Amino acid sequence: MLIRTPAPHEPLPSEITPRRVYLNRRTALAGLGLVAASPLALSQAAPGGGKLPKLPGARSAVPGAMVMEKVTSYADATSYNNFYEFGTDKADPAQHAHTLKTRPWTVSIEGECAKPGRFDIEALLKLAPMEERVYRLRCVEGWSMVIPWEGYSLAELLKKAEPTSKAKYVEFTTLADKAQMPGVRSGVLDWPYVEGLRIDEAMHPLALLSFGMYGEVLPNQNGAPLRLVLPWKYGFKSAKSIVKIRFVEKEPMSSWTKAAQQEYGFYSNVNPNVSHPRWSQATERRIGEDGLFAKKRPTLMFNGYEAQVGQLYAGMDLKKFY
Ligand SMILES: Nc1nc2c(c(=O)[nH]1)N[C@H]1C(S)=C(S)[C@@H](COP(=O)(O)O)O[C@H]1N2
Ligand SMILES: [Mo]
Repeated sequence: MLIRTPAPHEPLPSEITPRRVYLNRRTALAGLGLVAASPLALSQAAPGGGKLPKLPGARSAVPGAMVMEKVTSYADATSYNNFYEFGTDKADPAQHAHTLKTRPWTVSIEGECAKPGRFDIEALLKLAPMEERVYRLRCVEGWSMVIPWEGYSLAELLKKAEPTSKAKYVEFTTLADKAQMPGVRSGVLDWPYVEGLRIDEAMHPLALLSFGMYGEVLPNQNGAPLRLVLPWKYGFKSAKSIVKIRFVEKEPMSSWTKAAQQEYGFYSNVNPNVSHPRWSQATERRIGEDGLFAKKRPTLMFNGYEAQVGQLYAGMDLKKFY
């Protein structure tokens, strides 16, 4: 995520270290004993890291939920992250997120619904059968990954709260605790991190409430203990470490829209035909494929999920509602 106003640690796309260089640098540092056991050192063959509790999920039957593409390595998916509460560098979350306390954890459900309340994380884990879904996630910065997630449709939780007819949108608020999250001391975003969806988007079966990845509970840097995964939208819509869900009548103001309205719109559906004001969105690099001869991939409309979600936006001008 990049904002226009120069923020202290914000890299421009041109300044982002090519991944190969970054990895070589880390390897060199590791050789000097300067980098402690890092996720990069974990076995690429293992499905998960093998250090976190298992969280198996049954293969999902939701249409579009199983992308048949090579899965990104666990090492890459857990070491190259955006989680600004832990710093703006891609390596920061893996290094700093160990201070996040994921128990006890509750999610409050508020606003336009008949049954507001607080859900404990242990209850949320049992609310619906755990599924495994393999989704593409495309960051607005131009990279993507393919990750096996564990979770269930967000709709399973939302419908328990019985939203009223005034619930046109859903607002998600994530944890912002200076004591646990060093990045929250910086002014890079207006904390807490807030995201929003239209109610029909939130109720779409592909909208995933995720508790795990690669058959294990979520690593902190990936948004433990629970996060959204919205595979047809730019990655920043997939809010991590959620503490509050609110049903509202008006379109919520998300943190990134607040930071740069003309760059990050409310919808933020992946769209190769609508450029970001400062760069094209037509192609992407798949993390793990960025070797010397790696080709960029064309970005797909709705990130490849058009058959499933296109109907939600029928008749909308997607240049206007970016
Ligand atoms: N709370 C919070 N959620 C967040 C972010 C963040 O900075 N804070 N970054 C977003 C962005 S820009 C992306 S691309 C995805 C990255 O998820 P991953 O690290 O699991 O790949 O998380 C999203 N969710
Ligand atoms: Mo992102």
